[in-house]
Amino acid sequence: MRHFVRTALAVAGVALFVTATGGCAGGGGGTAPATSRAPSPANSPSAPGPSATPPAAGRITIKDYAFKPAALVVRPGAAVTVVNQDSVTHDVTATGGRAFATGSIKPGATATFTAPAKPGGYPYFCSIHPYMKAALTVRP
Ligand SMILES: [Cu+2]
Repeated sequence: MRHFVRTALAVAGVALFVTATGGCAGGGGGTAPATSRAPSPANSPSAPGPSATPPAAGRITIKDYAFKPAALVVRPGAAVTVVNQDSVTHDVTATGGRAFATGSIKPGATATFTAPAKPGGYPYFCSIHPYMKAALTVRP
């Protein structure tokens, strides 16, 4: 168990480092701005500054039968860490395809998957509790 925690912290540290170095313009509380449905996110001339580049690593926390954040934006091929903080097993499974899947993540455990190389929107869910839904957005 301690091993998992240390691994998770190490990965989180990397993610935080990347965020701090790459996208310091916004300075927000880490809320992904992916809820608005831009029809063509690429080459948007109105996109302000360096915060337009998503991080090369992401982190999803599962707690109280919910994925947080509900919308995560990462770069193609980003390493996404999933931490299950619930007392039941969950998983992360891409909806309607095989873009990614973690398999079962036991309570307190951590899993990692690689974000798809192709930019786009990738909704996912927990195959054990299908009402648990969230979305991953891949953007260069
Ligand atoms: Cu679940």
